Amino acid sequence: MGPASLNPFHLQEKADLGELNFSLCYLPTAGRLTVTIIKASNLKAMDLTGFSDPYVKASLISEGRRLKKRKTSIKKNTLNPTYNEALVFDVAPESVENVGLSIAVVDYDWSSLGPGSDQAPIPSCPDCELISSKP
Ligand SMILES: [Ca+2]
Repeated sequence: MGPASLNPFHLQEKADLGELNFSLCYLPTAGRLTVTIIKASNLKAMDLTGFSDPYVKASLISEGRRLKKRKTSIKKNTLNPTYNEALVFDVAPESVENVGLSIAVVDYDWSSLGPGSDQAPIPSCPDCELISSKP
């Protein structure tokens, strides 16, 4: 078994779906789970401009409940955003085996599709569920 947990994850679903690159690192001594969002590419356009305003949100999940939520900055008018941002969660070593991680790419201000619209998930992007307990 190689050091897979140290390599960037590369998620790609069907051919026409977007991709998301990120890495995971858990430090048991610090009780700190760091999710580094590297970049996304080939996202689906959500705005009439032909682009999206994507940001990435990560949620820590335990027993079906969302415990904590972190998000990156918003990248305006792009389908290939680069983030290189670390999202840090505090996870106690005794509970790390029971938590999962949900990561989704969301379009900020969906407003160009109509007033009052709120943030909307970008459907082309993977909404992945990860188990973070692997060392
Ligand atoms: Ca938008």
